[in-house]
Amino acid sequence: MKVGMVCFPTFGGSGVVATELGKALAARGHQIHFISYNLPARIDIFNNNLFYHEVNVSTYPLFDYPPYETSLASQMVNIVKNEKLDVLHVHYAIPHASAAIFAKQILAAEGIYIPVVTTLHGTDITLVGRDPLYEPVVSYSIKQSDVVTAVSESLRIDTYKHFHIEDKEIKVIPNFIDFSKFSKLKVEHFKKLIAPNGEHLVVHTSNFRKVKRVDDVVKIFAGIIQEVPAKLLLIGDGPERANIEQLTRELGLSESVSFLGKQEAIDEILSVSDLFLLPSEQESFGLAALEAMACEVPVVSSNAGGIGEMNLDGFSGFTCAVGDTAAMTSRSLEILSNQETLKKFKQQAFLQSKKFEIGNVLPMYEEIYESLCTAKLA
Ligand code: GMT
Repeated sequence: MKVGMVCFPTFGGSGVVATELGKALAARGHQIHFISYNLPARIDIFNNNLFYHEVNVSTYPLFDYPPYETSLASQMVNIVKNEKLDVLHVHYAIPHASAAIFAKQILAAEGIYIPVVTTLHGTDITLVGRDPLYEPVVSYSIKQSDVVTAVSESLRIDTYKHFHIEDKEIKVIPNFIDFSKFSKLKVEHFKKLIAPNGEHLVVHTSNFRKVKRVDDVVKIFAGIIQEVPAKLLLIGDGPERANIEQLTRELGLSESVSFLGKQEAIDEILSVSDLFLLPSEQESFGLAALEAMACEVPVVSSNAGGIGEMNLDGFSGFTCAVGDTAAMTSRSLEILSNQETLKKFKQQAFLQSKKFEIGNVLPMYEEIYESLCTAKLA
């Protein structure tokens, strides 16, 4: 099949899901055409089945806000026609779903039918999408999509709560891990470098937005380090970073906290880590935590959104109420307190992550594409 994969070219979240899905589909012989404003991170361009089409936005003195959605819809129209795509799969509702519906309508006027699959990822529903500034367009795009998927049951419920989509069906297809590409690596020498005195390594990855509550990560760590020797690795970058650096200085933790910025080799860092913290205010799934679990790292998280569907309380780690940093500190110490407990949680985290093996998830998407193509031919 020929699939147009529309996504943000970001280091985490929906961009990673789209890229990993596209790579895995390409490995199974499908032709995947990525459509984005930049080459998606983690993409492997040396693959005969992977293609990348850039969306360019022209500037003009009249445009205070360059019309990205218009360029994107036009690019989709061109690629569907030139590459003879079978289906458009868009990740993140804004603006990808509405642009795809626009493209679909333009193509229909020319007698070309292109089905649209929309995958909802999280903030496109829970934070940004439900804003009255966007809601009518998002509701319409969801209703007009041929198939809609959400990455967790919690996100499915939130979508019905926040949007006027009547009884439109939403299928839950969870995020996944391709263990052939992402698993614990043997990089013990690396651990000696970062934690020369055998300190525990605590890690957090995010886009440093307020919703991630990275300040809670630092507060939890401040409690951990009072009881056990540890270092905190903060991966990623975003609007809150300067505030977090300031908090780290105020709490006298600068020596123990490293800001690593955006990193490509996340698996190498996770492979030497002992605990992952995800205290988010909202989180539809928490792919970053699942990636940690795949590298045998237990997770202490909030119980927001769909996190609890992935991080099993008391098994792969613990979930606590949003903002309860005292509970998160004590749960972290419970895991780190002795080598036996830590080993048990590491094994359990890995076991839990195996439920999200790509092999269990890929056929769900393939089935959707196939049913749409069959409907197209009928
Ligand atoms: O976490 C973010 O803000 C990025 C966002 C995205 O779309 O890139 O992540 C969302 O999608 C991920 C992939 O499906 C989920 O694992 C994240 O939980 C979700 N983020 C939120 O709901 C805050």
